[in-house]
Amino acid sequence: MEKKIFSGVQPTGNLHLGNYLGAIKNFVQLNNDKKNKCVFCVVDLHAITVYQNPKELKDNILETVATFIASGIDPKKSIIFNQSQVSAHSEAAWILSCIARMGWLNRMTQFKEKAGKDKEKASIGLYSYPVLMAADILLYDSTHVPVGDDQKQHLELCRDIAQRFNNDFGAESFFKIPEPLIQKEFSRIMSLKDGTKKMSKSEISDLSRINLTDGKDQIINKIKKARTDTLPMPSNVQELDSRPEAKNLIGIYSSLCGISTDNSIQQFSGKNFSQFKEILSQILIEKIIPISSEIKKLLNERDYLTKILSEGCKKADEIASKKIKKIHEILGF
Ligand code: AQP
Repeated sequence: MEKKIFSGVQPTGNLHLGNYLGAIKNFVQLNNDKKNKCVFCVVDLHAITVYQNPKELKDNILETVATFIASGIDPKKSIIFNQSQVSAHSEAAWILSCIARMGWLNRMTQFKEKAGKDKEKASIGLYSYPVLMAADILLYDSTHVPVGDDQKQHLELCRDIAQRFNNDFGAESFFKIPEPLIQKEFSRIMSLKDGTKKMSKSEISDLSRINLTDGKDQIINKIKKARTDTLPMPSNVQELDSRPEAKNLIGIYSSLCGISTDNSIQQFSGKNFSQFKEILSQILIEKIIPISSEIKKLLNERDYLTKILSEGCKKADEIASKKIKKIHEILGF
C-alpha cells in the first residue's frame, strides 16, 4: 500500500540526537522506500508560538533543511518546504480551530509542560499548536505520521478533529484518519543531565544534549560528563526501570547500533560506565560526525538550500490549495 507520510520539525535551533533518533532517522527510512510519498515540513509557524529572533529564525530554517539533507532525505524524492510559505496551513488551522473543542485542548500535556506555572502569559498559539499540527497533516491526506513519543497525544487529537469534521459535515472519509508511526523502542531520548527529562532544544545547558552540529571533542566531553549512577552497568532489563540515566545511555547506544536493549546489556553487563562511555562516544562520532560535517558544508550553500525550499513550496502548495478549495465547498463558503 502506498503510504502518504507527513512530518515536521521546528526550526528552533540546536537540533539534537533526540530529534534524530526519535524522528529524522525514521524520515530517512521512509524516504528511501519507493512506495512512499513523503512531505517533510520545516514548521516555522509552530516555532513562533514562543518568541523567535527573526534573524536567527531565518538561519534556523535553512539549518533544518541542511539537517534533513545531511541525514539522507532526498529532496528529489520527498517534498521539503517551510510551512509559512503555504498559506493553506494557516487557513486550515483557523477552520479546524472551529471544529476542535476547548475540552480536548485542555487535556494536552505538552501545553501544560511548556506553559509551566504561568499559563496566563503563554501565547494563544502555544495553546492551539496541536490544531495547526492537525491542519498540516490533514491537508496532505497523510496516512502515516512519523513522530517521537512526545507527539502521540497531538496525533490523537488530530484524528479526533478529522473524525468530527467528517461527521459534522457528512463528508465521509474526506479527511483521512492518520496513523502515528512511533518507534517501539528508543522513541524518547532523555537529557544527558537528567534521565527523567526529555532531551530538548530549549534546555539551557548544552551539556544536556548532543547537537547534530557537535564536533568530536564536544561529543566526547558531553558523554564523559553525562550523569550516571554509582552502580556498575546493569545486567538485566528490569534494572533499567529504576536507573533512568543508564536506561537512556543504553537506549542511545542500542538505537545507534540498531540492536536490542537486551543485546546491549549483555555486551556491557558488570563493566563500569567509563568503559561503556568510551565505546558510546566512538559510535556517536561514527554516526553523527558525517552528518555534522555535511550540515556545516551545506550551510555555506544557502542558495541551494533556498532553492530546495522554494521548489518544495510549489509542490506542497499545489496539493494543499486543492484541499482547501474542497474544504470551502464543504463548508458552504
Ligand atoms: N528527546 C526526544 N526524543 C525523541 N524524539 C524527540 N523529538 C523531539 N525531542 C525528542 C521529536 O523530534 C521531532 C521534531 O521535534 P520538534 O522540532 O517539533 O520540537 P520538539 O518536540 O518540541 O523538540 P524539543 O527539542 O523538545 O524542542 P523544545 O525544547 O523547543 O520543546 C518530533 O517528532 C518530536 O517528537
